[in-house]
Amino acid sequence: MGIISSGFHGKRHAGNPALPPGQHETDTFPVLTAGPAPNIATADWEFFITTGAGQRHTWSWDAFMALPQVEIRTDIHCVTSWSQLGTTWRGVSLDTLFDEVETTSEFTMAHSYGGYTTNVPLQDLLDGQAWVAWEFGGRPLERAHGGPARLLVPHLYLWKSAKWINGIELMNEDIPGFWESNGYHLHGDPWREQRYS
Ligand SMILES: Nc1nc2c(c(=O)[nH]1)N[C@H]1C(S)=C(S)[C@@H](COP(=O)(O)O)O[C@H]1N2
Ligand SMILES: [Mo]
Repeated sequence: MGIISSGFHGKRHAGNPALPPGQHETDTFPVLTAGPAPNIATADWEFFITTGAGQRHTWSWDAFMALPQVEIRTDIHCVTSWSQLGTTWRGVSLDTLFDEVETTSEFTMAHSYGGYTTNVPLQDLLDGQAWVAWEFGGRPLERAHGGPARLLVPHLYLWKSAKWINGIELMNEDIPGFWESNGYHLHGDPWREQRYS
């Protein structure tokens, strides 16, 4: 074939099919946070889902940990153009958390401890596409990366994966979250390069 010459490591190979357009691979995990990292003890941690009809479902850390835990192996893509391939996580599928929730709402807002928000359509959170993750690379998620737990929505740019997740608010209309109000795309699909609006 002669396309890949010896000595070429392929890391920044634009043709790597795992890399969305405009992305390059990195082995490091940069920390990107707007503002200080909140410090949430698991004893104080709570996860909520609120519905448009005014119902509030909540899980303590112990109740959350008693739910089925799954291993996730996935690529993650940051809008600043780095991607990490084959990262491993452990957490609870949003399908499990939404099992007991009845709703007709199509949109959600993820709320983090510390006030960060990001909007995600409900259909992007279901069907094995999103998790509340508390382990990264076989270790408890570091606080800088969102520990004790963060939302993980790896098929969208990483700003949608809210660190220090507190809960999901169901909404009947799509309302921009923190970065979306500051020019980031409402949806954020890396394969369609939905970076900015
Ligand atoms: N709570 C919270 N979550 C957040 C952010 C933030 O500032 N606060 N930054 C987002 C952005 S812009 C990115 S790129 C990723 C970075 O995740 P990392 O710091 O683990 O690399 O977290 C996202 N989740
Ligand atoms: Mo980001």
